[in-house]
Amino acid sequence: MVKLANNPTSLTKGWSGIIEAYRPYLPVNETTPVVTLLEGNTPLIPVPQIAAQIGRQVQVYVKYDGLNPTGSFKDRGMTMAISKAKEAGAQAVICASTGNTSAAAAAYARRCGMRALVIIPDGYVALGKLAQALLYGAEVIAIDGNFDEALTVVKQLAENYPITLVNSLNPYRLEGQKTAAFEVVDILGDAPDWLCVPVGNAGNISAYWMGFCQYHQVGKCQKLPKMMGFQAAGSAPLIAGHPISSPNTVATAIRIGNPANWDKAIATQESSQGEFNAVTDAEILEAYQLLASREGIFCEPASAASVAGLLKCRDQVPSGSTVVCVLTGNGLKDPDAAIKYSDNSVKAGIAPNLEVVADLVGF
Ligand code: AN7
Repeated sequence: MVKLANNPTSLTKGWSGIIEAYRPYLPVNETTPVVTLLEGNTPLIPVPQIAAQIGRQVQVYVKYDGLNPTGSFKDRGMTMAISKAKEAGAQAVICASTGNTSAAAAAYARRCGMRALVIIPDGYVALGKLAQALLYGAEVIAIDGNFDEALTVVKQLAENYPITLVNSLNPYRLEGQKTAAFEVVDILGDAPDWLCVPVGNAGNISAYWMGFCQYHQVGKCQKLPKMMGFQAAGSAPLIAGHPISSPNTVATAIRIGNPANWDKAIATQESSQGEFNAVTDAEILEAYQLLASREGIFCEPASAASVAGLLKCRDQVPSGSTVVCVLTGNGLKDPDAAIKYSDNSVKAGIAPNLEVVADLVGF
């Protein structure tokens, strides 16, 4: 009889999550309880139709982090943050969230028996994310305010009560998220020339930069990418140079007016000779549709900001270069957006009849 060990490695062809895969690069030791859902190891997918729009023999890939266990890149950070919280004896964690952080926090916290408290901006969290937080068993509080106001409350709660903050101000979050850069280099054999990332709190872009720099230091990559961060035009404090008090965008995940990692974002941009640029909602939605209908890749609107940004800056891409766009979240997170912004629609009210249906599809 084959015995299935309770060891994830034997069940997953060798993949046992980002902490085991990159243990020497992470602040864990043998006593850290690893809380994992086997996150990471997400595909780097070529997107030739998008590359064709740039030309000049540019290779374009998307890092599809929407294929993580809760459907976003947040799982990489959360396996670290929750494992370290568990190690420290925490019984409750808290976050403010536009949705994805709350889903990931809820899943990992509940997996190890902790309370997950999440504070969200009422009316601005996509349906799938809310569904996840509820079913995972988070205690969800919707405030009459935006993400930035939710984060202020959460920081105060974490200062005054025995609750661990798991927003990206928690340094373990970025440590976990930097593993996405390791995976990109492990596949490409070097860093890309450009890395395009959607930016909200600027945790992810800072984490990628940490990852590339760390790999560069140990000789795993020879070059470092230009970090290209894209914010939604209605919610672009890093481009404006000051916080935005009433941010707005269709990409609710990045509807953030005062990025928690502002200083790290600027440092990343300066040391990588990168740029921050704004993309309009129309440009985001165009890239969102293009990815789905031409490449077969369904991401959420915020994630499409990376591709929208690349297309916007296409004339700046050096010929022969390699570009990676990060797709941070799964399209299924926001089914309302997909239906509302698709230029496709269901032909309904049709008789169940061969001639009628054949005629409708042009035969
Ligand atoms: C799909 O969940 O801030 O620049 O509270 O969900 O690291 O903030 C989400 C952010 C990009 C921006 N894409 O990343 C939250 C939250 C998606 C996201 C971002 C988010 P950061």
